[in-house]
Amino acid sequence: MVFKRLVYLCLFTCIPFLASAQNPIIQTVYTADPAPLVYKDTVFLYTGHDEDKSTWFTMKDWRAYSTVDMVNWTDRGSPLSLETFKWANKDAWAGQCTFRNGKFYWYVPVNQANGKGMAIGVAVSTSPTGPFKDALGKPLVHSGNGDIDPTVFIDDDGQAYLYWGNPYLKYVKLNGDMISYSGEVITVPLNKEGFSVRYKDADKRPSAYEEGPWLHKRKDLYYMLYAAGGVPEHLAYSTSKTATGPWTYQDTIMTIIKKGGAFTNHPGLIDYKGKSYFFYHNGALKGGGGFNRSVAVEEFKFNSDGTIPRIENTVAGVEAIQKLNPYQITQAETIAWQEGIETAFDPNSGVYVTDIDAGDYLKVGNVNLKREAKSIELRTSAALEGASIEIRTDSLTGPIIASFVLKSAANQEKWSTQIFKTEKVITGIHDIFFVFKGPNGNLFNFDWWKFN
Ligand code: FUB
Repeated sequence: MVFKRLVYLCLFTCIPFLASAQNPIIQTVYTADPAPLVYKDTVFLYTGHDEDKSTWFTMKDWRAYSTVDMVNWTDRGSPLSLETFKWANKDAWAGQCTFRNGKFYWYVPVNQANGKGMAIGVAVSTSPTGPFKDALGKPLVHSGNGDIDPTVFIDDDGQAYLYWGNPYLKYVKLNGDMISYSGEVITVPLNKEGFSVRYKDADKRPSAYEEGPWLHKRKDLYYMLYAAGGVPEHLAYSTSKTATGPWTYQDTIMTIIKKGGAFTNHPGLIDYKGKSYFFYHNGALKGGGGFNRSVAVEEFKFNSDGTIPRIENTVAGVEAIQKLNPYQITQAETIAWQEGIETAFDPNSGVYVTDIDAGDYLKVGNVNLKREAKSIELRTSAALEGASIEIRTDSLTGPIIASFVLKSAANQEKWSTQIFKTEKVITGIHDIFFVFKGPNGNLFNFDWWKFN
């Protein structure tokens, strides 16, 4: 009885609260080491992927997501994995992808199958979401067993730099082909002036620099952001007038996350549609922790002198900067928040939503219902007898736009489009909740939806 009461209490208090959260931004899998890339009018977010219930950095593939409004993130699947690199056998750790001359170059650290430790590979594609191929068939860089966490940066004069490393920080100047470099591997002096001192174990390393470098340029100033330590890590930055230093330590950006943090952290920074965004990871998702991390984002403004302010980690996250048009197809895997569902991939439909149980839901944020919607069209497959959807506005218990039972699918494999009438005229800007109901089991697979 007490247990039941607790469950009901949680249903009506915790879930509506969670449903208004925006951080962590991905809830279908554990993601780590965010690397955002602005390409045309879209933010592509490349992440690592912590396997469920990991007790180490057990990572086998990388994930990609995209957004145009900073709130609804579309799952673009897993365009790169350890299998892409025949010479690698484990540790798909923190990478970064960039664009040059019509191609996307994704730099990632992996452990070599020959037992020689971590090295940095580069994968290439003509699309931001792949498929990516190993550009070299061998590592691009192998200089020591701390060859992890590459960050790539192309300067205004066209010179590209690749920085990386833990416990050292090294760089090379990439050639214009982005898959080779010229000159020596340079080791950056990790001194107090450049990278401050550690808050603990100061005798073990020369400075606070730990790992996860991220190189950014704004106006004429170069910013080196990084995870700083000891452990647990915080995020800090140094600046320089050149891309190669000397670096001057500036400050902490994000302190150690005490509640819901992971013992690592990892920065990413972009300017997008006139705003600045800071990406990091935490352990705040259900079941999360040091080896089950999740990517989050905060908006911030540079100070007038160009310094970066202290940024708080929040549950609320960022505001939408664009309205979602519901009268065109929206992929079901475009999600502001969800609980209980997963995504999968098939060659016919691409990424789709699956593992939908009764009680699960999916939220799409900042939807512009600018005219009356007469019906909703959905593409689904494998619907169980009695699987139904309620489409509500603004909360899990908000006004219902439509509620209907899906036609059950005899042919489990086949995707079909179904149209259902709406029940209530609701206009204006709203968050839309797809609340799933029905018998026990995977209720159906969900490819896309659209209001008519
Ligand atoms: O994700 C594996 C490792 O943890 C990364 O390479 C580091 O930056 C830390 O986040």
